[in-house]
Amino acid sequence: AKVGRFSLAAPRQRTDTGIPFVLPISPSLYEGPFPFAWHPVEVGHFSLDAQRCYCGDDHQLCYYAPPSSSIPFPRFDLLDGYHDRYVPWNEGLREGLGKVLKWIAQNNKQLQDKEKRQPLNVDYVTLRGHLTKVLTTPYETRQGWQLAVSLFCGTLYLSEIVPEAVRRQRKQCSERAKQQTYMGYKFEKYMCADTQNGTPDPSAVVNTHEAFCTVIQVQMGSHSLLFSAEVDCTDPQSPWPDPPGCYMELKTTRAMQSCAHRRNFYKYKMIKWWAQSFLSGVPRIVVGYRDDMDSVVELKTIKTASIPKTAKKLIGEEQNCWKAKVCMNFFVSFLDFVKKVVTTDDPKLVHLFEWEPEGPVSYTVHRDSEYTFLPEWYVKAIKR
Ligand code: 0WD
Ligand code: CA
Repeated sequence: AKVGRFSLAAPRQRTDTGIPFVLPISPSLYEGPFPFAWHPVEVGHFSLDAQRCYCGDDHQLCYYAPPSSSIPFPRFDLLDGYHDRYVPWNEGLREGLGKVLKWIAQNNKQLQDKEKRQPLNVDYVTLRGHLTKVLTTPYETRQGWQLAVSLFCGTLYLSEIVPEAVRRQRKQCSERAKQQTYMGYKFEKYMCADTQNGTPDPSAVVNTHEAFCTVIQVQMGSHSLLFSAEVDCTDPQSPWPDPPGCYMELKTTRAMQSCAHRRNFYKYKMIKWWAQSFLSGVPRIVVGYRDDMDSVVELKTIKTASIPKTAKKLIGEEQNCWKAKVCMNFFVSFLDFVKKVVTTDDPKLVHLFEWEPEGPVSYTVHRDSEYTFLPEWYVKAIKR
């Protein structure tokens, strides 16, 4: 049952105990200097096989193997195999934090906090994809989000709730949107090999359930975070041989002909690419530009760290260019907000943080409801 609602309608900004009701998102409130250094450290990894089953190894890790630059660029047909060699995502899967919790349960010893006698020495556990949404919120104009939060044994768990309406939308998305999803995965098949010295095999089946995930830990001021992130590939020749520095993100996008196209791309799409790779410490993004025939015709490697500067140059500050420091200041404020609001340690109690474009972040409280997300097997494993 819902035990309370605190939202925009509330006449005051704080309760009598000083706990805030809402968190505003306006970029102008978050203009201060970059708050903390962000040094993501890999503390582990796991693989998900063709059936999406968890394996505590790196057998799904792919190796970056681009075409030789000395021969003319081969056209990569991104729709090849769409009808006959594609296992699309099973929309019925409600995985939530399941896989990262499994990793935690299996690597519990390395994470214990002996001083605080806590089973887990981190403040927040979540998925990278959820954090990407929080980080870009000050500039998002289209899609809101809902994050369920539970405090359990001193750690806050953040898990996205995808509303039924959004799920329906995803299922009914256009044939073109489905093709675009496929093309992203297919690009990986052209650019990566299964083994360190292997060559790519574009005849292989594209199975969206297969993944290699890194487990990242970050200390930022008084906050420590642990999250998993799906990694496209590692570059055996990387100037930064240790993970996550050796990892690469692969993306495809339409080749750009005009300045306006490029500007829009940096304004709306690049902010998401930047946020995703920045959070997990992936230093380079390889972009495959596709033509009208859905073939990749050009490759470019972009340094994640250079994206905010390029955005500023292309978009211009007067044109409301997004800023990394605003994203980061908001991100820290959100973490502060969650820590202040969620103080009752109970895996069945959920604070649902909700945000819709234009409004502030608000929350509702739910006990023993459909929002409860920490699985019983996990609660048992950690309490032991
Ligand atoms: O349709 C799928 N393949 C979905 C996959 C739907 C929903 C979830 N997932 C899985 C992902 O495979 C991933 O293991 O959830 C996990 C989330 O991991 P993450 O690292 O936190 O996710 P994020 O950073 O948001 O995305 C990583 C990749 C995406 O790469 P691109 O280059 O597109 O950003 O996970 C995939 C995708 O390959 N992915 C999705 N693909 C399609 N629809 C989606 C989605 N809704 N979410 C993640
Ligand atoms: Ca990708």
